[in-house]
Amino acid sequence: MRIAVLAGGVGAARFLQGLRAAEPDAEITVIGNTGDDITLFGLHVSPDLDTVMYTLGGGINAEQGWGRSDETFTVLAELTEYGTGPGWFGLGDRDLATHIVRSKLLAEGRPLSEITAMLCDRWRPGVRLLPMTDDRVQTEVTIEADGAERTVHFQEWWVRLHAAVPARRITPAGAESARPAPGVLEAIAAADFVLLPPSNPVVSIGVILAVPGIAEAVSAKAVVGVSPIIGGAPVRGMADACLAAIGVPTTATAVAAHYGPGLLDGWLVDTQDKQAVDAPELAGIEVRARPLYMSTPALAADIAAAAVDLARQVSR
Ligand code: FO1
Repeated sequence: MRIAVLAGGVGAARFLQGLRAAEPDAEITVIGNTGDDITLFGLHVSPDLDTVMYTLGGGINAEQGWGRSDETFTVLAELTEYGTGPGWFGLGDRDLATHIVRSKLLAEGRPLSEITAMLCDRWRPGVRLLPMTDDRVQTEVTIEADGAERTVHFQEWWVRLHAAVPARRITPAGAESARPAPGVLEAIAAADFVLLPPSNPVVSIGVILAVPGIAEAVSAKAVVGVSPIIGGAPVRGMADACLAAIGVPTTATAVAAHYGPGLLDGWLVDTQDKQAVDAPELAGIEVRARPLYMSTPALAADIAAAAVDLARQVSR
């Protein structure tokens, strides 16, 4: 079985851990969001790709969900002593090695897709991990500051401002002229079905789908998503702040309606949201309710198995 998965960071990584356990023989291709990528201290940081790679490769800080296990922050502290910032983005010493390798190879002219494969040679995540594009796409957030509009990098809004300042607009800058990375469209076309993990519908899945060609390729397949919203709140992260920026209510039903029946064939919601099963606005989408909290790897595997089961049903 071949499965393509569009992935953000922590939620996707935990879901993928479950999927790998539930379907050990499946060929899984993960198409990762790179709109969150940021250049810091001259280094290219790819938070979502790294979160998936470290989680599946056994090197994640499991409690936090991002960054390396057994991490120290000596370099960041030294940089702060030099007055060189930003100090608000917690780049650890072990993690920095990944960004140094990636940046060195990028400077040599290698594409991000090739570099990601090289990094995965070390981590062996058990899936094929592809960036959505080798081109530069940067998610930008327009906020209001002192009565004027200001546009900041997604990470500044998310990490420094804790998404507490309302976003007027969220823009995947550069997406319109980006091309899918080599292998992305082929993996989607070859997949038996596509899964959308409980990732942020706006800044993770939405940004991947904004790369020309990807939404069309995905729509041609059976697609099953797992709701990132349970009982009117994001399972983790601040997806509610992102949904507010695009005028979508923070409910499992509204997120599925936002994707729409043209993209989505099946939708898993939590039992708390079981009214979505019969919601008239989700006509054309097969909705199933089951417990969706991925609090242990075993529960993540159960959810992944349920997503695969639904995907098989809607593929028929
Ligand atoms: N998230 C934070 O909330 N604070 C941090 O200092 C932080 C550092 C960081 C470093 C490397 C990395 O790969 C991820 C990091 N994240 C941090 C997570 C990241 O900002 C976001 O959660 C994702 O980009 C959203 O998927």
